Amino acid sequence: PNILVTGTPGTGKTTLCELICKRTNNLFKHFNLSKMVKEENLHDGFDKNTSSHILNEDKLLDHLEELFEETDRDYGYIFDLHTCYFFPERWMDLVIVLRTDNSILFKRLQKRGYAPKKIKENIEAEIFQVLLDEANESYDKKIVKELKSNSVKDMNNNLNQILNWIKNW
Ligand code: DAT
Repeated sequence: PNILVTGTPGTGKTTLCELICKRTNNLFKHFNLSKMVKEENLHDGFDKNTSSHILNEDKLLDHLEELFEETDRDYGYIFDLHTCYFFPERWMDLVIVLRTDNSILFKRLQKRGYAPKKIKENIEAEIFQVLLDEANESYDKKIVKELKSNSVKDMNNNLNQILNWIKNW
């Protein structure tokens, strides 16, 4: 199966994806897409206003499609990105939306060195559940799962739920 892990920056997407790969003995290939966008220049430059790269969805999709064609694969993909509306629906078998309480998310983003404005924007996105709505609007609601990611205990619970889901797939 292919899994999309989405959520506001700092909610724990990359950490969770890496744990899934580790615990399944690399049955999955993890695409850290914001990293890929920067490394492969799949953006339209850096926006000083939002202190982030402007994602070019078409370039990213083209790049991913090339990778898809390359392999006769016996593993699934895990996509890890803070937005999710533009992927072909058929690519995804499970869509995880990680959620974190504001005060906890605030500290994580501060620790990451984000500018106050960028922290504020991300906290607001989390308050207005932007990613959850985006996921529910872009995919069949039956495959969209909202998971709390406030603590290490939450992370382990989420990991076990997903491992169980994979086992039954
Ligand atoms: P993302 O990929 O969503 O931006 P991350 O995996 O890089 O997030 O995590 C950001 C930081 O927060 C990192 O230092 C690990 C920590 N973290 C993530 N999820 C957590 C959780 N559920 N409990 C405690 N710490 C968590």
